[in-house]
Amino acid sequence: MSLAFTGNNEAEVIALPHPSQHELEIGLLSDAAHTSPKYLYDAVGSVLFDAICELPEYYPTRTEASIFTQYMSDIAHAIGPHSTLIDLGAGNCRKAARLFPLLHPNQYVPIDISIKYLEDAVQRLQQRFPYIEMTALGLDFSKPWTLPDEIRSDKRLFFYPGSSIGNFEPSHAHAFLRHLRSECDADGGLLIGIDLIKDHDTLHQAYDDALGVTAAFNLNVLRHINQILGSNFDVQQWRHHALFNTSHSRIEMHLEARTAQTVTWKNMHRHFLPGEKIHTENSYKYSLDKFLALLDSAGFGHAQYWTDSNNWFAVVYAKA
Ligand code: AVI
Repeated sequence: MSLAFTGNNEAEVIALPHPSQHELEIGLLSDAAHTSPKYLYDAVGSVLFDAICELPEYYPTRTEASIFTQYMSDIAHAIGPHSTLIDLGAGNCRKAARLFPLLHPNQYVPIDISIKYLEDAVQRLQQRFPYIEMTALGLDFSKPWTLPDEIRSDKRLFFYPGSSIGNFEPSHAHAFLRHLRSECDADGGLLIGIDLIKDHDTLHQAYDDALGVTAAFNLNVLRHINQILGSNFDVQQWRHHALFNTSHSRIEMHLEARTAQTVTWKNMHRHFLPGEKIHTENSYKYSLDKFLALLDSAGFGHAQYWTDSNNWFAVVYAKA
């Protein structure tokens, strides 16, 4: 980890180590080729994800925002005073910034794998809120992680909006929540957004929008991989494919080869047949009961939740 202190009225930025080429190679060379969803988020992918959040088909962002608008004072009351707000997968930091006037944190710690994108966002935010100490961290949640010592240990509130927990396999989600619990002190807690199970058409359209923004977001993985590995994926030879897998209660995103092709990098190569897929993301959808049970088994105590009128999305506050 390298550390850069950027001076007066600027946020501190602690950057991420370089991505592991080996992990990518193992996934690409597997019989059922796959990549971790973290490769969706380079600078271009982060911008495309922001565009997805504005799409009419992508209901999670606006539904979660509507819950916060309707219940903000109840949520703030349930949470009580917290001094450190730790924003997991912060992206453009907009969701957390909306909480500042109600939660009054002394310290804000946005964390994201896309550190360059985060750095620009947090520097702008620091100008708007000069009285909040800000430290941006580049972290990869798929690897073991812990917060640096300088992040105050009292009254930590972890904020994990947008149902990003759905991008973990359930066993990893459990381990991740357990880890968050262990990073909380007795007064700590977790405020988290959960995408709930709903009709399959709504789910499918949210991940295969008419404008093709989600398709571009998914295909951008190939550009990102080319940058990391020096490989020669030709983006035009691939198409986006999204489906709801009922037995696993998850949306799956894949990239499907349009033609037979051999992709090469360093001294390696991978041949793909027409129609062969690379599995790029899972997005698990939970029932509220199942998610509350997961929180409980991860060691969180009392949980309170708020939902929208369709029961499409839930915001949950779980005390440590
Ligand atoms: C970040 N994450 C919660 C999004 C999701 O809905 O799983 C990522 C995404 N993938 C396609 N569209 C949005």
